[in-house]
Amino acid sequence: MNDKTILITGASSGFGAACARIFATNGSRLILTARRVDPLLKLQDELGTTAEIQIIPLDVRDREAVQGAIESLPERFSAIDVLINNAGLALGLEPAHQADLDDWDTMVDTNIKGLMYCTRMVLPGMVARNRGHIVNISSTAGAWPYPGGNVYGGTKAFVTQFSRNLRSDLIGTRVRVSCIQPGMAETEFSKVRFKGDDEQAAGVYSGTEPLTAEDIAETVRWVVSQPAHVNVNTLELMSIDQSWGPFAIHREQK
Ligand code: NDP
Ligand code: 8X3
Repeated sequence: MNDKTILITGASSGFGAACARIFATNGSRLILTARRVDPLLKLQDELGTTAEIQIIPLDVRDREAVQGAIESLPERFSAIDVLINNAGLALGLEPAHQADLDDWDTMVDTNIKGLMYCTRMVLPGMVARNRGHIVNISSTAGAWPYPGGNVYGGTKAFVTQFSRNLRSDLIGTRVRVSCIQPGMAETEFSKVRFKGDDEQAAGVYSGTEPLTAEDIAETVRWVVSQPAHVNVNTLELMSIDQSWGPFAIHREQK
């Protein structure tokens, strides 16, 4: 992956930061984006000796800001080879009839619309150069339902199907699209979902060996390192400690 320009959204923590670390090799140029600047600056300090780093404070929900960020990239960073559409979040775990509508808006605006904006702004350059790879971070929640997964799972189902439809549009080009669907992984994800409640967040992973951010970064690296004629379409992975349950069946008490 030397001599590649890689744009990572949501690089300030979790999967995105781990991807930055794994791709920071000599010759690579990393564009690291997120809303929080301090963690991006720390990553720049940490990785700046092995990679060229451009940090961009960016809220992916802001369509004009996304456009401005892509259009104003310095020339050395402007030919993006790999876009890792990773920025995203879950908010709340309430059933649909009790969920906060603002949370639903935020998840749709970030996980769906933000990913759309980044893709649409980067894609024309990839098609013009006839090379590139978009890696979308979906989730097992986009394939398998669970109580409280309502809109979060819906946004990730969008990511999965959007990825497939992009492949349909891009047939005949050398632009690849891959969709990664991780299960439970320990990052800041649950802390964000439970709005800063560390105890509730820790409970999600308690007694298990969850996936790590590094596991996902290694998967992304494998996907983008395949020969140019190989397109990994969809890749689902889970911790050994996670699996499916039986159908829920409600029975009236007699
Ligand atoms: P983290 O909370 O650790 O990281 C989420 C990243 O997304 C942060 O860098 C955050 O940066 C960024 N982000 C959130 N909102 C925005 C926004 N509006 N604009 C720009 N960046 C934003 O969680 P993970 O690393 O676990 O999550 C990464 C992706 O993986 C998400 O899409 C998540 O849905 C998905 N995923 C997570 C799983 C898990 O179990 N952890 C499993 C499957 C998928 P900042 O706050 O600085 O903006
Ligand atoms: C994150 C995994 O199971 O918490 O996408 O929805 S899960």
